Amino acid sequence: MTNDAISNLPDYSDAALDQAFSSLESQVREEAAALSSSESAETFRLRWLGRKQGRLNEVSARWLKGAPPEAKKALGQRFNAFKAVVEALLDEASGSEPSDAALAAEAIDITLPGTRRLTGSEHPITRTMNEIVQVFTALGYSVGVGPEVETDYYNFESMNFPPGHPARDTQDTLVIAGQERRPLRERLLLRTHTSPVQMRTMEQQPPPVRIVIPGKVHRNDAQDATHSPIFHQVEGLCVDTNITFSDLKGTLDHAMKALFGSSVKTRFFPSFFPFTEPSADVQISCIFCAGKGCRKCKQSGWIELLGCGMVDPAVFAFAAEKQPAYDPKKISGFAFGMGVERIAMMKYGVSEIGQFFAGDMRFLGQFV
Ligand code: 2NL
Repeated sequence: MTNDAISNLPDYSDAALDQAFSSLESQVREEAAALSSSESAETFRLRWLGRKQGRLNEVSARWLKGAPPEAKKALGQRFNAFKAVVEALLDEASGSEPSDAALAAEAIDITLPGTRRLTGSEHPITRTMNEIVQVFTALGYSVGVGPEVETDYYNFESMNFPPGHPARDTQDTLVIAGQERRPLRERLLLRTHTSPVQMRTMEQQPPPVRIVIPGKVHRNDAQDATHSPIFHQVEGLCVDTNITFSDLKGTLDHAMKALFGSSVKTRFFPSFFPFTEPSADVQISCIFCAGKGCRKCKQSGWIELLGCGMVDPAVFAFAAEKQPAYDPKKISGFAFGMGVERIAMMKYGVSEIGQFFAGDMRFLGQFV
């Protein structure tokens, strides 16, 4: 056994500490491996753990005492870990039973109650969105996804909102900063609806198309009980030869019955969207009073739930730039869009949209 002294640390960097302690550790392990008798184990103990001349004592005096305050924590942790290694090696060498104190530190109190793991469950918005999507996949629709950061072209221009069109103002768009030098159509924004994914789908594949797009959308709306700057939509698109408004009515009537129960009725009101012509708002008979009239439906017996229409030929013309088969003279289609939060609020009787995003377990725990 050599009587080599502990040398000073070059500095207190992590690298220097790693190097110093790993060198000590290989030294102590080597010495422990060479021990043969309980007598030599005692010599080992005195050399490393001895109160006066032990090497650990020397490490403490040389490295810890003069260390700058900010280095003390890291040094102390490494010192304690190293000391535990030395003690374990000594225990092994002397073949001794672990001390009572060591045993007590490891013991577990089996009379304590267990730690309960919370079971996760689907968020009510995810669940509602999946339910809506499933109604349409059962009809043979496929599901599409796309980027939340979109270009002006896909979010607006190709959806028949020309530059400067007043309908753009109704979308309260959140735009990505610093894009002023790009051409308008390439400027990035947070999508205000999931329609861009449908346009991208049409560019990728010729008709027939039957697709639903669930996803997050963004609008610079002031938050109130029913508005949130982030919300979710499910949009749908069906394109084929001879698709008519009757197909639209039949599909959405079926979807509303599947979502809210077979006794629900639907009715269609003329409306306007830049991307559909004609357009309609869909109302369902009030699910709270079965159409008799109550506070929820403002005594009308009907609740407005979604928007829809026949795809505007101008929208098909944009798709036809990449896929000539979207020739509005040869094909037709319908599209629709609904807000997921609005439907979830109705289904679960939630009166504030903010509840879905607050992350309050007292709220979310009710949907397990
Ligand atoms: C609403 C209304 C709607 C569409 C979305 C659409 C998509 C394409 C072409 C034409 Cl690619 N239209 N989507 C159509 C009508 C209504 O959403 O109130 N959403 C919450």
